[in-house]
Amino acid sequence: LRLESELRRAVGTEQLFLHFQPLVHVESGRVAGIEALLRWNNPELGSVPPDRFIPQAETCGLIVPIGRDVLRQACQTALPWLQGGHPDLLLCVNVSPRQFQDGAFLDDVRTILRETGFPAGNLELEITEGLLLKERGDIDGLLQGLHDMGVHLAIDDFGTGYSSLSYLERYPFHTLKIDRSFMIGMLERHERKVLVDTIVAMATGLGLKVIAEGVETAEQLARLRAIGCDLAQGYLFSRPVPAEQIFALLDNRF
Ligand code: G
Ligand code: G
Ligand code: MN
Ligand code: NA
Repeated sequence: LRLESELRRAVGTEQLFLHFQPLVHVESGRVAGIEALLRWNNPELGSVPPDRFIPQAETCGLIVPIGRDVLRQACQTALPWLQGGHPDLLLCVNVSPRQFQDGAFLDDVRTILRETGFPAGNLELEITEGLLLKERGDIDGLLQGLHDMGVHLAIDDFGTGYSSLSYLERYPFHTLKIDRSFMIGMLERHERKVLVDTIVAMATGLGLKVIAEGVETAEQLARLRAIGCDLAQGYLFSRPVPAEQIFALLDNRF
């Protein structure tokens, strides 16, 4: 409850801010995208990890205004990166199921894109499969609406929770992000290896771009390259960092 009242007061202040982490094209080593990740620094509670405050924000509904601020802030921050010589850079933003249940979501996205001037085709919204499980309503219409706007849709943390392969057929996803838990033991454990190979092959076969999350070693990267994974993200390249550090990373060849 303390957390919730502190969070309520933090909305719209500089206590909530974004860090950014690069997504690297496995073949070329070039930065292909940047994921925005929310951070909360409270004067009394210190730095509160997102795994603690995001579920809370979802429960009490604060994730709706927070998510709106995240999207606006991310677009504002990333636009100069596109304009500064990286026109194809993808901006990846996490969206909670709770934000989708808010009837204004589609309009919010449209408004933010218009007001910031951020191109829809450079935005990728990451959605966890929990959404597709819980939400009946007009989730099809909502995802189709985003798709029609030109926004990319990614299924995040794929392979955890209640993955249903039928989601991949039913919804207009561009991208599949393999959950970072699959990177652990990926080179040692036969079963894990088979799962990663199979997810990459399946996603590729479906015409989806595949991103491996949580890549920490050069050996994992080499394996991902061998099986044709498109993009990789993880501490091997960079931790999530403040925006000021991103521009210097964009010309890196990892
Ligand atoms: O940022 P990591 O650094 O700790 O993030 C932990 C979890 O919080 C991840 O599941 C991530 O998707 C989620 N997360 C981070 N930023 C955001 C955000 O802006 N919105 C939502 N809904 N989830 C986020
Ligand atoms: O659920 P989502 O994929 O949005 O969350 C991204 C989360 O993964 C963030 O918490 C981010 O800090 C974390 N992360 C990013 N790269 C790595 C990594 O290489 N290893 C680990 N353990 N976590 C990572
Ligand atoms: Mn994510
Ligand atoms: Na996520």
